[in-house]
Amino acid sequence: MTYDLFIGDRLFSSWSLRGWLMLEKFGLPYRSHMVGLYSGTMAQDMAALAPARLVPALRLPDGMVVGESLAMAETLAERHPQAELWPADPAERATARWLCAEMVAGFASLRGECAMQLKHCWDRFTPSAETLSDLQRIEALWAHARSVSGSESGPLFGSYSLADVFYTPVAARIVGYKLPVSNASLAYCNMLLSDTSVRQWRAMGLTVAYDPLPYPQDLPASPWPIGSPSRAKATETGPSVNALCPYSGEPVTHYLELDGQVWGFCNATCRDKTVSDPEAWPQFQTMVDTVNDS
Ligand SMILES: N[C@@H](CCC(=O)N[C@@H](CS)C(=O)NCC(=O)O)C(=O)O
Repeated sequence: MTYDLFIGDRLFSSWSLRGWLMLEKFGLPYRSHMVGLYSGTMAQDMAALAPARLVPALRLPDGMVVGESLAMAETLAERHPQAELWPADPAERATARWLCAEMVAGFASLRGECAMQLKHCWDRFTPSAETLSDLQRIEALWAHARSVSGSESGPLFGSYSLADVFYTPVAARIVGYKLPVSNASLAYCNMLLSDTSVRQWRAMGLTVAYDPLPYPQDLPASPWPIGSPSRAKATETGPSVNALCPYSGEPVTHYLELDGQVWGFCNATCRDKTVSDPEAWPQFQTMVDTVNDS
């Protein structure tokens, strides 16, 4: 039983990120398919999914297609009650649904002014009064969630839930545009973005070269604050310390250099996603630590 998830982009598509997190974070089996959100082939790539026309879209194992993130979330939660996509407590669950629904329907100014981007932080961005008002509303909703759940930090309802999924791209906007929020809200944003899955999503996104970069700003940029800037770089040739790829176990053909050592991978994508953020990949880290600790 495998779901087919259709996404458009990793660095810039906030809705694709939500669709992916609702499968990835709850351990549900899926294959992802990239449609041409920025290359002009989106309508053609999604023709077989009609009338779904936006990303994300989800094809269920029986072939049924679900468009719209909230419908996907409800469908997955109903099909996998043991995965607890929604909080188990009825009051918390109702509140989580409210937060997700308000996210889908609201915050037009924040969404319009601060397009999600995971590449770097824009410095000196000046939010409009409407965006500041959206931020106040978001912080009020987060505070309400915490008053219902009694959870003062970490996921809004104690355990990671769809509410955290739906607000992860909001966290990326807050961090990516250095928007003014309380220390507690900023800590929540950093927690969401430090998640290994989110770091892996971003690392995969960074392997794509954009020309031109979507949603440019005439502002200085500074490094993304989660994790340290990668010290790894792709290199053409081995030999590598390892003979087999840490992800597939296949013989290595592509290489990177990190701290004076060369490591190998079985394809360019796995090499490049590791170059983007070596610390995001436990299999790679385990291999490096095992070799260097022995
Ligand atoms: N309400 C939709 C929004 C999905 C959405 O707007 N996706 C964007 C990408 S982030 C998209 O497909 N844009 C393509 C277009 O508008 O043609 C949902 O909840 O899934």
